[in-house]
Amino acid sequence: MDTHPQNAVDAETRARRQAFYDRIGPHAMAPLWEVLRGLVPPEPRPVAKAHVWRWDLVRDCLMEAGRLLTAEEAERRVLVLENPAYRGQSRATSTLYAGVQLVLPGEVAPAHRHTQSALRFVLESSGGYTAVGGERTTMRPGDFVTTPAWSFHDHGNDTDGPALWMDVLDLPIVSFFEGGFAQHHNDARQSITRPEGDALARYGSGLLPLEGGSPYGKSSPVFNYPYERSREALGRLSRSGDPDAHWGYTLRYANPLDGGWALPTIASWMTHLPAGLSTAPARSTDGLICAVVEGRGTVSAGEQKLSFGPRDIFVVPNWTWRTFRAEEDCFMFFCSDRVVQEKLGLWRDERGRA
Ligand code: GTQ
Repeated sequence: MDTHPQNAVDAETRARRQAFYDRIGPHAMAPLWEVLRGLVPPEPRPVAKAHVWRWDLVRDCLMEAGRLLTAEEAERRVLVLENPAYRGQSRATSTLYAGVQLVLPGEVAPAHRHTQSALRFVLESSGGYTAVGGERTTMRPGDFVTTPAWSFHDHGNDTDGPALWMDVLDLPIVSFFEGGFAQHHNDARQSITRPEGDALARYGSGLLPLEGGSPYGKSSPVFNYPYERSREALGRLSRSGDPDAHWGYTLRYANPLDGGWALPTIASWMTHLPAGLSTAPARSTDGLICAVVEGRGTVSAGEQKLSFGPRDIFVVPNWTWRTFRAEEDCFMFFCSDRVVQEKLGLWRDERGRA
């Protein structure tokens, strides 16, 4: 039963109030009391839907796009993964953009920079590359590659197979602030001034330069976290202790300079769920984007149950009870806006029992 006092008024009072609203409307004013309950909800009401994009379909569609236009023509040949609840808005969750990018053999996605931060999670590649800060990093399946805000980046592929990866950008967050800037580089490919592996050697070996901070402001100076290393670390964890009830074996990608998340606006981590493991229910204020590297399983999100396999990408909406079940050994990449919510004091989670 709705016992709110405003619903007990008679028709005449309602009409007088409506007439008042109609008079103040042209002066750019509106009554808060008509919208307050929607503005300050007792708890989040997720808009996004759980959804899985199947690799076979996504790959086929991208290869077709590859026959329609070149990477250079498109600037970025990407199919946007649009949440069914946000069609036309280029959003996978309420706050993050996701897409899958294709660079064919011999192509270049020309150098540009923008104030949005980006990450690439490599799905298929025998040696495509991204260049950042004068260094080229080879992209291999499962690698997590960051593109710090305002750093020139170009992608290329000098191999004979296609390179495909998931892009996640903080586009909706930057749009919210209307804070976007972008520039093209004069050259399609930035000049290479450092040998491959330079950033990882300087910042990603558990050693750090004696002096100086990050060349990339608030982003991690490590711009490729190779899968080989992530998988090795997670594999070791699973040999030395029990999995967490909600997150199995999970390690987050860190900025070695301050221990924070790798990017200032996108939190990312990798999870290993051993075959047969079912996680206990949990929900959090951040919606999750997941790219599966290895293994098959199911994810339940609210009323929806989705199955997933290698290279599938799925979304779990914010503040929605979720569980995962691994049918096989699963290695899964996750990202979300958790880092932003933590900075703003908004992030919360609830963890249930199995
Ligand atoms: O690779 O720079 O999916 O600027 C969307 C915007 C990729 C990129 C996207 C971009 C990029």
